[in-house]
Amino acid sequence: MKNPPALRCLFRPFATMALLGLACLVASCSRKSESTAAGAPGTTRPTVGSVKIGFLVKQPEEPWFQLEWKFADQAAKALGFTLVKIGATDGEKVLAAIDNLAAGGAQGFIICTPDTRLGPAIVNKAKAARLKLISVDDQFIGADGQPMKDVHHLGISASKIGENVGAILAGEMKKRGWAAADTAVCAITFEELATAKDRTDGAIRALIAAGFPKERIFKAPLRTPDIPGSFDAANVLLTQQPGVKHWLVCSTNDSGVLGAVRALEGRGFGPETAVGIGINGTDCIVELEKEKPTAFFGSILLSAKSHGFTTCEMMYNWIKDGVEPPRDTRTVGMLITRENFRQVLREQGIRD
Ligand code: FCA
Repeated sequence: MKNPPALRCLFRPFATMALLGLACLVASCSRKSESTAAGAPGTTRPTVGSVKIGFLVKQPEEPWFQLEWKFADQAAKALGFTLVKIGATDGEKVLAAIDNLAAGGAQGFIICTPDTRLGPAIVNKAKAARLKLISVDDQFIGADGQPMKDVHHLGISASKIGENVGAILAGEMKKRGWAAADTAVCAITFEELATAKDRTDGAIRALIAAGFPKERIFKAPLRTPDIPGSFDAANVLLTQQPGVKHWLVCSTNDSGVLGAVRALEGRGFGPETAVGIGINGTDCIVELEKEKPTAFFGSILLSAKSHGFTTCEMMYNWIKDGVEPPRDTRTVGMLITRENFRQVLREQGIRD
């Protein structure tokens, strides 16, 4: 039986609302499952209809990046957005991840790229997919070989932090009364990455400024930026320089110094004859916890919270309220050693 016209008018809004309600329910259900699938290997539970942000890192096995993700997770929880964490270890994975994020309804992503020269390709892909983009840690390099300053970036003050490492090494050498004539610097370098080069350049600059002889500073280039890579690089140098009695070690990060410390141990060097200072402060915790001190003296602890939480907060505010983040944000670090690392890590929310 047909409804009279007057009733039909009355029914129509209800029917429309019911239909709309049903549509919303279906949409929200599909969105939930979709974000879970896209979220593998790890997502923070979505609020329906909420903001979705990707966080791509180049070396997911490195404690530094795990900590960035931990703080990103905290931001997702505090602000109520969906976080999609993706380990993107090569260019192909990065480009596929951006496609997946776009298909999954994300509005933006934060990335530490496996290769800074992918910058232009990442920017193009993000633009085409209308995704907002912030680079973290490693700044994109454009086709002209220069940093892509128009891409929003949060990274460390690499030169300053490197100089800090160099000054501390010079101070430790002085404290130990080592003569420059039988001391040498082992700088484990990764010069194809600007932030890595700035760090070791800074350390070398500060050592020279402190009076260390330039000709006793040796660079050992990394083939792969990890502990085995640094172990190999240091071994090559140690074979070439058998007469050195004391070694000062710097690198781009903790892994770079840890590999060198292991290589030094293989040749009988320990905390009495070698001093290494890392950068990150997150990948050396086990080393500092060892009962017996090693030549790994300390590290410049970076602010994983700024790199993980703040980048997410910036992205969230940009997506949600149109608040554009600053183009370039630089963070600082502080020295941790066996003396203070437990307390500092607790204060920074890294360890309980
Ligand atoms: C680079 C390094 C990481 C970390 C980060 C801040 O990406 O590879 O280990 O130091 O900068």
